[in-house]
Amino acid sequence: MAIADGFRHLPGHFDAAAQKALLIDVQDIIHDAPLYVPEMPRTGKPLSVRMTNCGSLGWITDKTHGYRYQATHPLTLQPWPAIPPALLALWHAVANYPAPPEACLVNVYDHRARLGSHRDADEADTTAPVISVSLGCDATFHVGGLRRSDPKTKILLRSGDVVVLGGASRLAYHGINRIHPGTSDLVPGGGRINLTLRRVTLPRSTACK
Ligand code: MD6
Ligand code: FE
Repeated sequence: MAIADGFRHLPGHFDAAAQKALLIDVQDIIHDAPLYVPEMPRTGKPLSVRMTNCGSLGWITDKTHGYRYQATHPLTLQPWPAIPPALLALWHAVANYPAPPEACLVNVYDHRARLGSHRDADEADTTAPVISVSLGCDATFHVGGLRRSDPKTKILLRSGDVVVLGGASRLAYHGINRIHPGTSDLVPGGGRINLTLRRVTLPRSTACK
């Protein structure tokens, strides 16, 4: 099954030293903006991943207000920490987009966590790609098409891998089927971290055209 154009998997984009440096960046982010348990809209069912963000906007979800971007952490009410330079550099190297990312969602998985099939569709600007970095244990990722029922391709994501959902794949369904325990010792205590960089709003120059 061919994956939509604009989908890219860059295995081992970050080497071991770069992964360790990114982990320290993530630990600093979590220190300032603690992980919290997101909830499904309406039902309030907790997701199995824990989340936080960095950037001028963060993606959050809870029972009463659902999926949204906001400038502050839902519990500390403080602005999110800045996106680390290494992630801004990744965006500029890979995104082919004329403005910086605004949001970086941090997803933390223990060995039982999963992420159901979803589309990243809460951004006003879907001409920008979403770019992710995986750290820690291997994960089985799936990507399909624009309909939930479209056939899906499974890909093993390993520590240091980058995934780009751009072009025709930007709104494709995707998710995490499972984490493979014991496949990395990068993250203390095991588990996996995924970082997704997004542009949320239209850049001023594009918006005025
Ligand atoms: C994950 N990734 O790898 C979940 N979204 O844990 C995503 O949901 C994702 O990898 C948009 C673009 C790339 C991704
Ligand atoms: Fe996603």
